This record gives sequence, C-alpha cells and structure tokens, in this order.
Amino acid sequence: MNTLKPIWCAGLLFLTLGGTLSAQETDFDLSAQRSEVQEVAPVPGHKRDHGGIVVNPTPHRMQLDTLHRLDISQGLRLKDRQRCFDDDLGFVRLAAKGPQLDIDFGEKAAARRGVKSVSGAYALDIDAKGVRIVGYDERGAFYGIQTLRQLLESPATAGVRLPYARIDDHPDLPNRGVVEGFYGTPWSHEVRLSLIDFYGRFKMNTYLYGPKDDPYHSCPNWRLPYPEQEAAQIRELVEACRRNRVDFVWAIHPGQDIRWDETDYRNLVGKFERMYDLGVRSFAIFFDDISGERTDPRKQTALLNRLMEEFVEAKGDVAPLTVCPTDYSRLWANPTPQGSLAIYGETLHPAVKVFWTGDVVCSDLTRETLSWVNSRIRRPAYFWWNFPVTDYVRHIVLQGPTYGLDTTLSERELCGIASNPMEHGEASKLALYGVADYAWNIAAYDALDNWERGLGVLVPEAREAYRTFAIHSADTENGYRRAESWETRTFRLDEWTDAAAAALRAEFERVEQAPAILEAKCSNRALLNELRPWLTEFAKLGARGRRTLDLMEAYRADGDVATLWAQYADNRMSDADRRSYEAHRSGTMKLQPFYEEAMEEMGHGLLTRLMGAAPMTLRGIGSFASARTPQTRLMFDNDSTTFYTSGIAQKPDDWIGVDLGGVHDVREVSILQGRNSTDDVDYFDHAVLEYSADGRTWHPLLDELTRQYVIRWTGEAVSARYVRLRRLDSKRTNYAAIRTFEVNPLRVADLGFPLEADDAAAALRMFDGRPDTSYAVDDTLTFGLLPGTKSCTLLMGRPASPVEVEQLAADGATVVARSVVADPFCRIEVAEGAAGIRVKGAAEIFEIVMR
Ligand code: LOG
Repeated sequence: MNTLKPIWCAGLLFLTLGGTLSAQETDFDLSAQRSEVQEVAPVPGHKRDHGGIVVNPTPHRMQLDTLHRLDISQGLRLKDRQRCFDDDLGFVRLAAKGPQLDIDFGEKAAARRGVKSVSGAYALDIDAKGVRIVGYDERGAFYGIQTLRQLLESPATAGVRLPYARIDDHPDLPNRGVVEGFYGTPWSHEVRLSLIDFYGRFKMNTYLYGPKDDPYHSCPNWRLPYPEQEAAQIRELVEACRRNRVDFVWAIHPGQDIRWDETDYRNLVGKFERMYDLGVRSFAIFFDDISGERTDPRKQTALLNRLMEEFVEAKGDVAPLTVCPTDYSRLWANPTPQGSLAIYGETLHPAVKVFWTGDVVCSDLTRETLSWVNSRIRRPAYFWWNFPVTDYVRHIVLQGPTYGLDTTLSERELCGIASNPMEHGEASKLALYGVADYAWNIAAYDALDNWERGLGVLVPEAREAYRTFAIHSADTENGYRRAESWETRTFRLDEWTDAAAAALRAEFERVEQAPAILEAKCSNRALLNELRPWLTEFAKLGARGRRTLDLMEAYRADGDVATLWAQYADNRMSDADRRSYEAHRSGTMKLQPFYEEAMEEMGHGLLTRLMGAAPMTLRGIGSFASARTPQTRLMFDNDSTTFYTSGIAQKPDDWIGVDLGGVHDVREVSILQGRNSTDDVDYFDHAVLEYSADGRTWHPLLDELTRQYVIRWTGEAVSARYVRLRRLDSKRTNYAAIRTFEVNPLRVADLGFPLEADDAAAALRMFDGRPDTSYAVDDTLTFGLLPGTKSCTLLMGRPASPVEVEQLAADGATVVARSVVADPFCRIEVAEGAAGIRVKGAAEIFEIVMR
C-alpha cells in the first residue's frame, strides 16, 4: 500500500501555461503543482436560529406550524402503499391504531400532490389527520422519510410532537455524493457501511468506489477478480447502497498499463462482468494521474463508446458510464480544439458523465471553470471536488466549513458533485454534511450555518468541544487554503492588551480542555479513534499557548531573568514535541504561529538582556505568502533534510531570504536550494544572491547563478540587514524550496577559546546567539573563557538530574570545585585565575553568554 501520494513520471505529462505546451521535468510531484494562489477566502454565511428543528439538506420549501402539533407518542398507523419501506421506518413507532403514516410514490400520486417531476422529489404533509409522504419515485418517498426522521430527531420535537408541516422538496443536482478517490489507506468496510448510511440519511445518491491504493481498482490487479473476501464485502456495499437508495458506482483505474488492444478490452469487460455479478450496476473509468500513450483521448473515448454500446446498452440495466479524464483540471488541460477535452466533446457518447476538478487540482467550484470545461466537453461537467481530501497534506485533518461552491449554479452547468474525502471516513462526515446540503439546494446553501448545524448533529454530546477542535483544524497551510481560527485574535508582544490576552487565554484553555471532553462524552468512538492523534497534539497546543501568555505577562512586567528563562525553557517544544506536532498539526494558521512568534521574540529579548546587545536573528522573509508562516524556520534549523517550500509556483522576481533583525557585518552566506542537491525541480535555476541594509536598495553578492543547488559566498564584510536569493529569468514554474540558509556560520576556529565536546560542530550552537538552537551535553563539556570574562551564564533546558559545574585554570587544575545546578538558568561568577569551565552531566544547553 502506498503511504504517500506517488511521484509520477511527469516527463510524459504536459502542463499548459498561457496556451503553450511545455514538457515538465522528470519526476515531479503533483503536489508541487497544486495551486497558484494563497489567498484564504473567508467562510460565507452566518449562523441561523432554526428553532430547534434541523433538516439537512435544507428543504426547498418547508412551512412549519409549530403552534399545532401531531402527537405520535402512541405510534403511527402505516399505509405503505407500494410496500417498499418496511426497513426504513425503524425510527418511528408503528401501531395498529392512531394517526396514519401514508407513503406513496409514482408519477400519478406525485402529480396529484404537485411534486416536481424529478427523481428524488417528494412532499411531506403533517396535520391532524397524520403524516403523508408522496415521492416522485421510490427515492423521493425515501427522502420524505428521511425528512420525517430528522424532524423527529430535532431537539424541538422531543421525538413525539411533530409540528404541522407542508414541505415541497427536490434535489437540484441529479448526482450527489462521494468519490472514495484518494491515495492512502482505503476506508475500512465498517467505515464504508457507516458512510453509506450517512449518504442515505442526508439524501446523497452516489458512492463512487475508487480508492487509489486498492490494487484491484488500479494497478497491478485491475484485470483480476477480487479475492473471495473482498468480493463478499463489495456485495455487502452494493446491498447497503440499495437500502440507502444510493448508486454504487464501481470505478476502474486501468491507465497505468492498459494496452489499447482486444485482449485488454476483454480484460476490462471481464472485470466489469465480475462486478456485475456482485450486483454492481454503475461503472466509471478513471484516467487521472497517468502518463504516456494511455492519455490518448481518442483511444479513451473509443473505449468508453464501445463499452457504452457493448456492455451498458447490451445489459439494459446498467447506468451510463462516468469518466475522469486525464485533463481533469485546467492547470494542465490543453485548451485548444486539439486538446483532449475538445476531443471528448466531439467524440464521447453524450450520456457519459465527465469529471472535472476545477482550475487546479483542489479548487473552488466556479461558474468560470464550468463554462471553460463545458464548452469543450459539450455537456455539464461532474465536479470532482478535492475536499476534504488530505492525501497531499497527511498531517492535517480538515474539520472546517464546506465552502467555495458557487451558489448560483444549476444542473444546466453542473450534472453533479462528488466530494473526495479524507482517508479518515468518520472525520469526513462534517464536510460531507455540507456537500449534501449544497448539492440538494444550491441557492439556499449557507456554508457557515451548515457547519454550525453539522457539529451539533454529528457530536451532539460534546458539540462545543468538537467545535473548538474543528475551528482550529481547517487550513491546509499550502495548496487549497481554508479559513481557520476566524474567531480568534492573536497578537505580537508589543500589541498586548489585557483584554486581548484574556480572550486568547480563554480560547487556549478551551483548546486544552476540548480533547478530554470529547474523550469523555463523544459517543462516536470511531470518530474519536481517527481524531485521537490530533486531539493529543491539540491539548498540548492549548497548554503551551496558555503558558506563553503567562510568560508574556511576566516578561512584560520585567521579571527576573533567571525565572523568565526557566519559564521560557519549560515552554519550549523539544525536538520530540516538534516531531509529534508536525505529524498531526492543527492551529496552523493562528495558534501555533502565535506561540512561535512570541517565543522567538521573548527568547531573543532575554538573550539581548543578558548579552547587553542584540544578537543577529534569522527570520525568513520572501515574496511567497508562505514566507509569513513558521515554515521558514526550516531553513535555519541546522537540519538539511527539512526545507521551507514556497507551496506555490515560482514566478519572475520571486525571492526567499533572511532578515537579520538589524544591520550586521556579513562575511559569509551559505545556501542549500531545493529539496535535494542532485535532481530536484523545486529551486531557482537562475538566480542572484543579494544583500541590503534597508530592504530597498539591493546589491549583488553572487550574480547569474545557474542550476546551482549549493550556493556559497565569502568575502570582505558587507553591512546588511537582509540577504536574499532572487529569481532571474527562467521558464521554471515549480515550487521553490530551501533547506539551509546560513549567514556567518560559526566555526570552532573563530570562537577565540578552546571547546571540547563530543560533537564540536553541533556544540557551536551554544555560542550562536540563538536561543532556539541547542546542544545536548551527554557527559562532559569543557570550554575556555574569553579573556576578561567576569560572568558566564548557561541557558539550559530543565535538567533531568542536576549537573555539575567546575571552574578550571589554564592547566586544567580546579579553581572552583564542582557545584550542583538543578535550574535551567545558571550564572557563574568567574573566579580569579579561572580560564575555563567544565560541565558534567546530561544537559541541553541553548546558549552560553560570557560578559
Ligand atoms: C487525484 C486524486 C487525489 C487528489 C488530491 C483527481 C482526479 N485525482 O492530482 O486521487 O486524491 O488529486 O491529492 C489527484 O483529483 N490528482
């Protein structure tokens, strides 16, 4: 099973920009092409008061008379005219006497009651006589039942007192549902069953089965029948879909190795026959994420047309096919009449539905993108929405509102919408609650209100805690950005006000407590199991945010530096903390950046106080929106395997650099570009290295760097506050990444005193003027003192067990015998004749300051 979205050989994939075709480099990762803009659009809509009656999707017309109620506590007398809904009424008490529950469907009944002639349309009436449901078809009546169920489950009806109602309802789009189309671990059978019930409950009618990492859907086994156990499970899924009036669409992804010959045609039909035997009556072919001759649109449409004739029409009870073309996004679709979408338009059987992901892979649904594609494929596109999928950002779980969908569309432009969710099926329900609502009643769709309702429907026992987690777990940080933490205001140290701090503290406390509340109260254990790793990190984020506010308060009050350092050290994230947070991130838009900023400012401030002058800082800057996120720190973390990435395509004059915090003498600059130094495409292949004192006038240090991953400049010192690498003329459109950006890297020889440590290069971090880098002393550390040093301060992490400190003479003899240190802050008054210091024990030392 793949654990990462594969890097496909893109030498064979073409990217269209400005109408010209240009071959991509080899081995590029599609995630590197994901999105061009990094604006985070706000969530539209507002929370509404529903008077305790929640029906999703929002009915087109729902008149409630809550002053009159039908009491059904004694049960309803069922008149199921077509005897279809025996298994669908478990939520209501049926009795031999009492008000009637009359259920009917069909064109005649529908016409009598004025139900729209659309599959899925229904009317629901509740009055003194009872409850009447009329569907245009069976599906419609089933949806009327779902509305009745939701009325009964609504807080305001207490399960027995139905308000009088007149509801006229129908779906706007004929195809509404989900495509299990992500990379990563496919959903479990249990999760699939639970989701299929969810689709039925919220009136979605389509489940496309196409997990990229099911080997029998894609390579290598698409030609082979499913093994017995999997086959039995698919049969169960088909059955669950039938119960929920959902079309189970089985998709095949043969394009990595299909041969355009009779044998493979037979293989494909043979597989479809096997699936037909399991009960499947709807099929799809996905040609996404492939390369080479298999992308040939004429071959693709010829195959689809032949299947339409020889399989679909021949069978008689199979629905028309659905296809995902190779050009499924405008990002690389050839726009010309020779392009594959235009060829689809000309040649493909008109009944075949064609997927489209929008302007980029993960993008909003807009009228523009639909006119663009529809004019080529000559039919209303089927929107494959890559939300809430996270296979390209697996450290994130998306719990934010479902938005970015144009609310003026209709089936004239759009034949349906299928959401591609996360591999976390339970956690995807919140987003799907929105997709279901939108697809049913487009004009009425209110994204924020839908989310507010969804939280309460999905986790009624702990709605507020779930909401706290969700509102801070919404953005992807790169690519398809989503609003997050929109109710929270964070601030910088110098923007502190007591009111703002109190509000933020209250929020951090809620963050800290939400996970335990969810653990205690949320009855959906499967959801909790999916969220748990994120919840664990979320609680820690809340705690460190709260402690950061404590520290800011003490810092602003000019507290004692020893106490402040101890507080600072205790609130630092260890490397292990960082690793676990990186794997399960939340609060990336506001909460964690607040922590990072505040800690950086205070660490620097404390060091400045101790040193008597401000040390040079390294702050990432650049032309990309992501240059304002904590990700830039990855250039300065002394780890050449981690990197800052632009997260969007590079363009002329883009640059990435560093702000030193003030003007310093710069003698040396070392940069590692790209994600590696051998064949990466994410770098500036033509660039200039420049410096500036004021950020306005720039002077070159190294000009005309071509195809250089490793960049190093040394020379006569220049006075600079900013150093940057700026892109020059180039055709490249990849992301840009930098692993390491060093300015005046320290060397042992430049220290001016001897240093004895297990890893002398790493030990330099104790003298680099940066409170965020450290060296872990294992057993013994010995270093010399600069001539004239009166005091030496060790800034440490809280030692697990006390360490010992000894002052030595030049010949190594003891001048001041060992003293025991248990605090993170240790100030040593240097004794007469002492020339060095020895530390014994295990300690993490951030900085050693000599004065
Ligand atoms: C894949 C899809 C994947 C998604 C998000 C389509 C049509 N195909 O770039 O399987 O989950 O991106 O990473 C895709 O979107 N290709």
